[in-house]
Amino acid sequence: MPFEIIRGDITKIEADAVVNAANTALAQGGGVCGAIFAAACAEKLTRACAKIGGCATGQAVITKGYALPAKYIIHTAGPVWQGGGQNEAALLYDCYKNALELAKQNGCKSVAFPLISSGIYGYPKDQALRIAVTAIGDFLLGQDMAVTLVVFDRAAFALSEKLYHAIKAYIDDHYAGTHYLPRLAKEQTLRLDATVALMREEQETFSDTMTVAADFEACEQESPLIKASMPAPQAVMAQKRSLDDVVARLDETFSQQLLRLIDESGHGDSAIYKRANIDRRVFSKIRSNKDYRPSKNTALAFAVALELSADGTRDLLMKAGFALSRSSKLDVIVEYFINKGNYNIFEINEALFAFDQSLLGA
Ligand code: AR6
Repeated sequence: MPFEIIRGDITKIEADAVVNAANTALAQGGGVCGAIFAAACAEKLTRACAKIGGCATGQAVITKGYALPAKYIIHTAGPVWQGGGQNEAALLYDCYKNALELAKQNGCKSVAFPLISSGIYGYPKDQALRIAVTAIGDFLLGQDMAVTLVVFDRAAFALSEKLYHAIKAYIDDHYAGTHYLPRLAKEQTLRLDATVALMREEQETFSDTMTVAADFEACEQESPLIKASMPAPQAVMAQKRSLDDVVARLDETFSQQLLRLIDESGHGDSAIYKRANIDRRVFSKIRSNKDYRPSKNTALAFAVALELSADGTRDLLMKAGFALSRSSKLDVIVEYFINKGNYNIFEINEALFAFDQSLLGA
């Protein structure tokens, strides 16, 4: 996965480079900096840093990783939080950008970051996180690299209150709960199959939209569970084209549908797999194997990258054998972003991480 957020201790991460939340003097400090110096060999690292001499706020320098599992340590000095009026946001963005550029210049394929400035330097954690995700996301849209944001403790990770509460409210309104998940999921899958079969039959017999709508209505009355995953009857007419598409393309595999949608989007392959947080090699496999079976998170990631509607997302998921379900918290959160028209996969992953869900991409 090109961009991942994980919990852990950065000194234990095996990456080509780990990033140190340094000070401008490059002296051993507390927090993650103290831990990195101690684990790498404080004496050798202090000598290497003294040789470099210092690092301006927002800039980055590189040393060996010494005893760390990482080959290199990239030191970047974050801004001290002073209320937000001292150019802190731009400087913090520069920390990530310059550290990533330096990693690239040194041939690094994988880099791990702590949440810079969010400890001793006092940057509000939600804002520090937003900047980290934006800066890393911006960089990855133009580069192939595996970047990990390593969050040390639970408290160190916070969505903005407003976003957290908006998503929480959406989950409360739409989430069907987990206590009957297995039964519901199974029934939904069976009913989805039945519904698709019904749609196919309808398509063969009638081209009249009203007939399709009427049958959906009948089908829903008979089986209210379908409501959770299929459009309401009054919405059927408006979605006629989408239903036609589903039926007309029943024989398309996931891979074929994906490649067609990418062509139709007018964006190149690489723009789409990068926006989907999908590794280039995984995409190559999907491209070369028409029967590729993606995980649900991979399929959802492509739906986001292609900016599909909720219905379009359902269609693509169905090709991979999945449904967009109200009984999955992950699905409800993704649906929240789709309904908001926010297709930034990195922001979606930030929210998924905050709600303890697995991330989109591969
Ligand atoms: N792994 C990952 N993250 C960690 C670890 C760890 N082992 N330890 C702490 N964190 P801070 P700053 C998190 O204070 O705010 C030093 O003295 C921590 O929870 O390390 O940029 C330097 O020398 C927090 O979210 O860095 C500077 O003088 C994040 O890392 C100054 O502190 C950053 O916290 C830099 O302050």
